[in-house]
Amino acid sequence: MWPFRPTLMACHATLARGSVSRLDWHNNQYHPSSGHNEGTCALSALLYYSKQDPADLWADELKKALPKDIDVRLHPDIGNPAEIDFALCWQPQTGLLASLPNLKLIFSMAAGFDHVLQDQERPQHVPIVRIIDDTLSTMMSEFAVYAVLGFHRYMPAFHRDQRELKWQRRWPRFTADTHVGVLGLGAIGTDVARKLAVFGFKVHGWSRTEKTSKGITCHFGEDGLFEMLSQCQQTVCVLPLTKETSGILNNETLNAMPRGAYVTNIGRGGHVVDQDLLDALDSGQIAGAFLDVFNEEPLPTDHRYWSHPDVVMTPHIAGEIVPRSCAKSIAANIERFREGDTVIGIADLDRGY
Ligand code: NDP
Ligand code: OXD
Repeated sequence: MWPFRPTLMACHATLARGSVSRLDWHNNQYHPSSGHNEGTCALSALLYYSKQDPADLWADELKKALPKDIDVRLHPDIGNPAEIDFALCWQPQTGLLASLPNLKLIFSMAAGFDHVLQDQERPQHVPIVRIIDDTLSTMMSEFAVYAVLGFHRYMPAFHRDQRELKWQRRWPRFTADTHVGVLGLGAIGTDVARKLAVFGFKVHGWSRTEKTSKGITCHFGEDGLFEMLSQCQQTVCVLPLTKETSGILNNETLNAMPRGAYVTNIGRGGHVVDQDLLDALDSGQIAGAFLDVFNEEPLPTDHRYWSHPDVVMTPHIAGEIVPRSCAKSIAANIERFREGDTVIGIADLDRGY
């Protein structure tokens, strides 16, 4: 059984720290009691660190969006580490964030922040801010709709037939009879669910806390999960990776779905127990899987997913953090922080997302 431990944890935590004296967590928002830190330097800078994103593009957009007194530094050209107030990073190298004595906010270059937590030396007192961005939600929804419609209309099977020179018709399914479940009804999952509903699917959504959403059948908690999965011919995972959601797509949940169901995972690779999914695909319990994220990325070339006839794969591109759009929301958050206003998208470390 996947370790389901729903915690209706209040989103409040108080952390004692040097540079920011009070943290008030609520709805992913952070209200600084003071935007100033001790030992403020004359210069303020934002450090950019990512091994996989277009640094030059980010530098251009950040320079346009940020207040003019903030210098943009591209790793490894850090300059004076004491001048770095803000870090924007994807998979920061261990120890980098700890080497910045005046760091005030860590911006995750992602909707998730699991990649920042992997740095065991990360300064624990510095809040992490995740990306909440309409462009990102739109891209994720486009991807989910493409995957669901593709399976619904047998597209992966038709593509295979074409390669094998097979002229083979398949009997259509009725959209209005097709139930699609969305795991995660947050900033992205809600958009995914609403856009799927536009096509006429019977859309369900699952969250940790109870919700209502027009046109979506909402479920929550462990009972809600199995209640939803058992009805859905397709399931899309858009969850954050937490202790509770790790391995959620496993033998038990996959077997709770109707035989011949389809699964799309655009959350994190850690949501899937790979061997359980492969077994379910081999047995026909699951008819197809569309996977954008993997337990190991890049996926090793000897992994069975690469050659499995019922797996469609993409290299973690369902949603991109587009500099043109996201630089503006990062700049707006920095302005809020400096004004002592609410920072949007603060990671709740107790809750795990
Ligand atoms: P949010 O934090 O806005 O939403 C998370 C949702 O998951 C909420 O509805 C929350 O429930 C639900 N949830 C969390 N834990 C549980 C649990 N134990 N049981 C049931 N439901 C749970 O996140 P976003 O929508 O912004 O992003 C979701 C994830 O999508 C990211 O964390 C990331 O992993 C992934 N992602 C992947 C990308 C890609 O390219 N493949 C790109 C962008 C994001 P509740 O509403 O009750 O709090
Ligand atoms: C994200 C991602 O979480 O890109 O934003 O995966």
